[in-house]
Amino acid sequence: MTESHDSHCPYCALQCAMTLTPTDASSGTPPIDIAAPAGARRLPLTVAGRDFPTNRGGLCKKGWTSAELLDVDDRVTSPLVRQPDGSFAPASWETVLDRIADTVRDSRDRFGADSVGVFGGGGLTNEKAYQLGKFARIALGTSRIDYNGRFCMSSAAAAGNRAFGLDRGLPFPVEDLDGASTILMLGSNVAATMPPFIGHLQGARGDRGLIVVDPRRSETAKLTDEGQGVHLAPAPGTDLIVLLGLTHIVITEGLADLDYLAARTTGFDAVRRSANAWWPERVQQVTGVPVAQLREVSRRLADGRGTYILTGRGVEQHVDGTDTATAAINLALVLGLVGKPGSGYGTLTGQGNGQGGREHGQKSDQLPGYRMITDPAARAHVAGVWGVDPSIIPGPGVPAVALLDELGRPGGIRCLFVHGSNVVVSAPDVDAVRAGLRALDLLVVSDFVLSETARLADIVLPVTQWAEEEGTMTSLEGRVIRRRRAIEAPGEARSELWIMRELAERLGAPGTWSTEPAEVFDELARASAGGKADYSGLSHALLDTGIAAHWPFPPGSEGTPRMFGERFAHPDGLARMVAVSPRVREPLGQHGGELTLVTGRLLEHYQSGAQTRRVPELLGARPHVTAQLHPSTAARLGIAEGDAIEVANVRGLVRARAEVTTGIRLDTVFLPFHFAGEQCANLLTERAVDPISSMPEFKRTLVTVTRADATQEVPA
Ligand SMILES: Nc1nc2c(c(=O)[nH]1)N[C@H]1C(S)=C(S)[C@@H](COP(=O)(O)OP(=O)(O)OC[C@H]3O[C@@H](n4cnc5c(=O)[nH]c(N)nc54)[C@H](O)[C@@H]3O)O[C@H]1N2
Ligand SMILES: Nc1nc2c(c(=O)[nH]1)N[C@H]1C(S)=C(S)[C@@H](COP(=O)(O)OP(=O)(O)OC[C@H]3O[C@@H](n4cnc5c(=O)[nH]c(N)nc54)[C@H](O)[C@@H]3O)O[C@H]1N2
Ligand code: SF4
Ligand SMILES: [Mo]
Repeated sequence: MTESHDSHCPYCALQCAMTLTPTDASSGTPPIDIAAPAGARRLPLTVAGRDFPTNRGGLCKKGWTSAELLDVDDRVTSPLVRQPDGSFAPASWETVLDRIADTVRDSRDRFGADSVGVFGGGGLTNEKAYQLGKFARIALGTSRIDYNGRFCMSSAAAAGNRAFGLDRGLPFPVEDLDGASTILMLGSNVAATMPPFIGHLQGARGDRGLIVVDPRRSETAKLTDEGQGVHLAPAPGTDLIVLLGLTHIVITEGLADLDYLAARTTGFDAVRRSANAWWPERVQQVTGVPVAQLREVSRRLADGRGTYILTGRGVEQHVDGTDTATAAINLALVLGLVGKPGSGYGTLTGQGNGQGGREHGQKSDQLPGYRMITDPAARAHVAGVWGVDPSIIPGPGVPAVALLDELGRPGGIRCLFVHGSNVVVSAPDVDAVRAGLRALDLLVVSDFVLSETARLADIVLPVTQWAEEEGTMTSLEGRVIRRRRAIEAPGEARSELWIMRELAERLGAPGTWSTEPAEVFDELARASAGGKADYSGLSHALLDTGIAAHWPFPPGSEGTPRMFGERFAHPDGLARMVAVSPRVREPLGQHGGELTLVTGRLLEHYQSGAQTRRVPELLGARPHVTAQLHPSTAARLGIAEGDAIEVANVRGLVRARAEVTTGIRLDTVFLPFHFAGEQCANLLTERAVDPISSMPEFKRTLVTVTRADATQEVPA
């Protein structure tokens, strides 16, 4: 019998539980390869859904087909070095590690340590994310580290920190939603992005109803057809005004929980004044959401039978994303929902380790345990764990978009390490990013596939992936879970802990550099002790007993599944209500175009598509980019279903096929961002960022849509 291993899905933050069984040739275990004819290809393991609170045994299409990732055609199995003719040739680890260390040393000597940069990812295990932050600060000596979570969770995190003094995406277990009577979901399409999550919406769907706010009739918005559901479809980017309008109605109709506000919050007066200006008729005029719907939704939220407010990227990935998330938090506080059993506010974290990835030091301004790098006490504590003098830890660096902007510029970054992101597809304004990467002296990409970013590298380092490695992830509910090795990695693939150790040694770095995930976890736990995200009572051994470990988890604790029951994390224990109001936006018209482009996700593809475009069943279902257009808009532009079209603005041009649907507003066009080359939605997005979180404006830009010349080449 081949041994089975309990682990979790390689993709999103729901971290659905799986059992992985190696298809050992002698065991007779049948191979699964859904796309290929039976027996055509034998995958290294089989995947089965496992019972767990978040997924209850269910998996989505991506989870079911995840074993395909282990055996993709262009799996990188040895270090690759770019040749003068542009091709890659395999090389030995010794050669490439020596060359990297030499180039980094030279760059530091000539241009200073900040000429070396690191770009991390929210898919890395806690151990790797922690080690990457330490590697940047004390092996490379650079302040220039940030990661793709800046594109993902930064606005909600900033709003949570500001309001509650702490950011844990869901401050309650996912199962708590089962008992809800009303759930307001703003800018989240869980039906496509976390399908098993829908199981937790049953109560709200069957009872008072699910309320979905999305300019599109997304798969999740369609769920509101049942029972008492409501779909609000405001103009993209106007959610802050919708939320101020709902807050206005709650206050003027006497539905606010004044006792709660007095006992648990500060700042209500200013919030009340800011909401005053947004009476329902004015909100309708700006957002397009009818007054009657606004009133109906306000009353339902206040019915006191168990209400949750949840936000997703649709409201967060804007230049005012932090303020919009703050407005959602203010509404939840006005209703007295936060920290009370059976109600609450949360943001739905996206990447597999999107939660842990933002706690252990990959962020430009942060040290492990969710500590600030500018705080002298934090620096002293972490320096103690690292065995270095606090003065050698650099100060804050710059956030992702600014970091990418420094690539190849005079006085900027000349060598870049990328771990777990495919920036030439997923960052805003990708043409500019590509130019920056090309201008580097050295680009080192660690990946297990030749992603579009890896293809631009000078050196590609082959790394282990989910089913080949041990570690921990922290799911969207702040629960620390174990990832387990089920099979050996192919060829010369190595763990990133090993790569960092080898480079740290070559660079003469201080401190110790373990390659054992359990040891690195113990060090991470010590570094986090006393911080906001405190893991100090946890270890791999304790997690292996199967406990439900929601942080903070200091020694002797049983974890913290529910937060804020008694107090918030600010020193006075009160939640801060921050008055927010819509800023005057620069007229988007200046950037050319007549339709608003909204970007987002499809069920079948994950992020930049680097992984899922390599899985035959997923690519087969969604082989190329399609742009959603309303039938009236399509007719006006002379476009029919399936036509080749061009979506363009001053930054670039995307070639797509038209998908004509009544599920989108007349003024809006939708593109998923999972495709590369001339199908890449981020050719069109801009580098404008939220001033508080540095989140780019991914969700809203202006474009022109035209039918492509029939003779032009378009995606098949
Ligand atoms: N299949 C799949 N699942 C994934 C991922 C994936 O790439 N593919 N990625 C994972 C990650 S990292 C993340 S962050 C999550 C993201 O999960 P979601 O937040 O659910 O994903 P998105 O599709 O980006 O955005 C959600 C919705 O926001 C809407 N939207 C756009 N603009 C606006 C607006 O101005 N206002 C409002 N109210 N809504 C708007 C879009 O129409 C879309 O339906 O998904 C995770 N799960
Ligand atoms: N227009 C638009 N753009 C967006 C968004 C949007 O909604 N609209 N959403 C944004 C969001 S929320 C996110 S999270 C980003 C995500 O976008 P990316 O940061 O590009 O994320 P992935 O596509 O997951 O890229 C991960 C890469 O790392 C590799 N990888 C996976 N695991 C590991 C590992 O453990 N180690 C190493 N070294 N490599 C690994 C994968 O093979 C893949 O090549 O995109 C953002 N971009
Ligand atoms: S919902 Fe997320 S974690 Fe669950 S199987 Fe799908 S991709 Fe994996
Ligand atoms: Mo994300």
